Amino acid sequence: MKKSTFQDPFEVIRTEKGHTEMNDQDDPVTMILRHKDVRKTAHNWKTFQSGAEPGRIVVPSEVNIRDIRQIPFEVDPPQHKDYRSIVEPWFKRPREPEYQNKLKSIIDNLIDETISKGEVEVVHDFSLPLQSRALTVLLNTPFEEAETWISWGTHVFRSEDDPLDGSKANILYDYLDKKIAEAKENPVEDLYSVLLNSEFEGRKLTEEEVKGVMVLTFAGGRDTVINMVTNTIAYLADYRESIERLRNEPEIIETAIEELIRYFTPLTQMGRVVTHDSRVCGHNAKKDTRVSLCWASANRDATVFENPNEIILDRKINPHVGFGFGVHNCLGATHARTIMKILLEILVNKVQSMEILDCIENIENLDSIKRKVGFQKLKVRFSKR
Ligand code: EMZ
Repeated sequence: MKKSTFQDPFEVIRTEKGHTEMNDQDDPVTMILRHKDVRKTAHNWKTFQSGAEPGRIVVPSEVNIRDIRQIPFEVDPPQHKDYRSIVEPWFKRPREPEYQNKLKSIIDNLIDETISKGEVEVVHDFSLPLQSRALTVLLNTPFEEAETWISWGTHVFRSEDDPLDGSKANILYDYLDKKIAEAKENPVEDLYSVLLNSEFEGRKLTEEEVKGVMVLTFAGGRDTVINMVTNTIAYLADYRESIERLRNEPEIIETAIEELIRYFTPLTQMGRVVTHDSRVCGHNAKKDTRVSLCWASANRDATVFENPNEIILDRKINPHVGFGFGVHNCLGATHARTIMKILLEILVNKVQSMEILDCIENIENLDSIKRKVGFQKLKVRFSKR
């Protein structure tokens, strides 16, 4: 089997039952597996809330490592909309040519560097620097800050041997406290300053709220972007003809990106807390228990996607939920899509082929189910065009 093959571990249980149980730190989760049910549940934010105890909708639950509410992610309507409208214009900046030019130069330099090295471990020496350097553009902070973030590794809350590392989380919190204090003292044109100056319900955002947005910005788009970039490189290495196809048909690049997001679905699932006794997938859902919207399973649902386990670069109908669904759809999606577009355009123009030399898969443990989400290590040889 090719290294870039990601099997669907939910297929049988999704078809037969539509949901499955997962124990997570003694706070069980009913995972919703079918595309239709996932969308229906995501839509029903009154019954399936995001604004529970901070960290509880994340699987694995982060209640033991943080009490900061991530904003707007862990807030329900109607407040959600007010917070979201504060941050939305900033997170749409990736559409601007100036933003894209900055990203182009970052990605161009990284690809040149990689080609001249010849062989590179993609996760830590390509995708992590790419994600961190691109984040300086999203935040509009100095480029050098990326070096600090690179030193934190691929996840801000997880380390190699600990899936929930509280001391690691503190490094991020201390860093943000410092940056927020600096912006307060000396406002500049960055996200910290913009947030400190924003109004919510007729008052300024508090420092706690600013920190809530910043934690989400750092945590939410980190391993997801890193996995997306790494998995795409593995795919292009395995299917050399796809490099040539994207080079010859640049008009399909955007469609291809959506398909890669569907297939790899870098965020497996997101939880919700049940606000009153109800039913989900024909199953009782008790008040104050958790359900999860399993994006990874929904994106392989054969009742929606023809040949769901194949990457079809020009797939026509693709209502994937790789960026979530409903009011909480991914705030960073424009940034992520822009990174992917620029990456693919430059890569297919500069690289002739890539070869996977060695790899260690990153397997997520979902209790009874194991899912490959990416790689811990991926050693690749890049050949110049
Ligand atoms: C949370 C989450 C957001 C969580 C869209 O996903 O991403 C996870 O990686 C973080 O650990 O805290 O930000």
